[in-house]
Amino acid sequence: HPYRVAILGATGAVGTELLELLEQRDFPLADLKLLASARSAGRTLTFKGEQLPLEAVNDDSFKQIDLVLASAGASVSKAWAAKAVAAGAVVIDNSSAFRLNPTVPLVVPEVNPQAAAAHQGIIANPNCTTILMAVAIYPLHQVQPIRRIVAATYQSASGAGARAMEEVKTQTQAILQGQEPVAELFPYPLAFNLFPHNSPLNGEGYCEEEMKMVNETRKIFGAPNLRVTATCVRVPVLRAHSEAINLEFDQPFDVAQARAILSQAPGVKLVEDWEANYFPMPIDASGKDEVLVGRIRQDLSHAAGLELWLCGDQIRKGAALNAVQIAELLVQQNLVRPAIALAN
Ligand code: A2P
Ligand code: 11C
Repeated sequence: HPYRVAILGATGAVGTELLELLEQRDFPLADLKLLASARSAGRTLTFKGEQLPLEAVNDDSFKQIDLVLASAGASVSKAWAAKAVAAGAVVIDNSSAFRLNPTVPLVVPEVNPQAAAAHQGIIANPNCTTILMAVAIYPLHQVQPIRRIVAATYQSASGAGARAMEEVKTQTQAILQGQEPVAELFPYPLAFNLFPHNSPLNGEGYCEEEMKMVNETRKIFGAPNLRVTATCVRVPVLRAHSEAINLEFDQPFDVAQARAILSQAPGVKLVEDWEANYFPMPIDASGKDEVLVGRIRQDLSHAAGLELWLCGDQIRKGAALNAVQIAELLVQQNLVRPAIALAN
């Protein structure tokens, strides 16, 4: 049966993509409500050729709603998710607010679809870098368990939202006109520059984004002791993140076998033209559903190591598409049902 859906954060980079995906994938909708901040109230967005009004989220927003797709940041999710669940909705939350909560499934449909069934009203969508990496490496992990992951990321402006994408364009224009670039959302100019991810640092010197890759990957893989380390970097790319990933196994992993596995893997597209030196690039990944994977090669420093490179659309598979796929999974398994109580 069709569902009454609300998008919280509908005007954002991920929110607008959610709208597009619900339309493109013909999600079974009975009703679609668009929620954002008071700044957006009165505006409209187009859905299936119709103008839908934007409402400022409020205490009545979730009455008569079956499913909420939330993408307005962690503080907004913390403020509203429990209210939405209490009103009888299931929330698929794109923020970091509940991801590590043991009562909240953290789901990448290609990896752990079975986890969704245990939801108590909230299902979390992982961080973008984590989703993209998980899709690319889980098929290898199933054949031979990964012992250690060393990742370096090259993250686009879109990860910081729609206004951050505008900021990097404005900075680029300023520099090309001989002016000083202005950094407002980002701490430093990103145009013609890059910087380590500016999320808060922990006592060991890792930023939140890096710890998301560590902790979320362990939870999604159901491998609490998996060794993961990461360096996350923001680069002046508009959308689509890239990652260089080193994997260590117990036994050598045959490169040809890895390539064969990934050429068949769900959600993955192998992009390797060794003669042309052509491999995944963010401009090719932008707007695509698949995670592009290439440059699969033996680790020269370790007999049981593999190197690979990936690019994936951060807004799509890294966020909105994964959330819509979770919604589709819930529909298929009849899991869009009110939680009895939200365990705290
Ligand atoms: P608004 O456009 O009204 O500010 P992005 O990730 O691209 O920055 O988008 C953030 C999304 O979260 C936007 O849709 C934004 O709406 C929404 N948002 C931000 N703050 C709030 C809030 N306090 N309540 C509801 N929605 C919010
Ligand atoms: C980035 N991945 O690219 C971050 C933004 O936990 O959902 C998303 C933060 C999150 O900066």
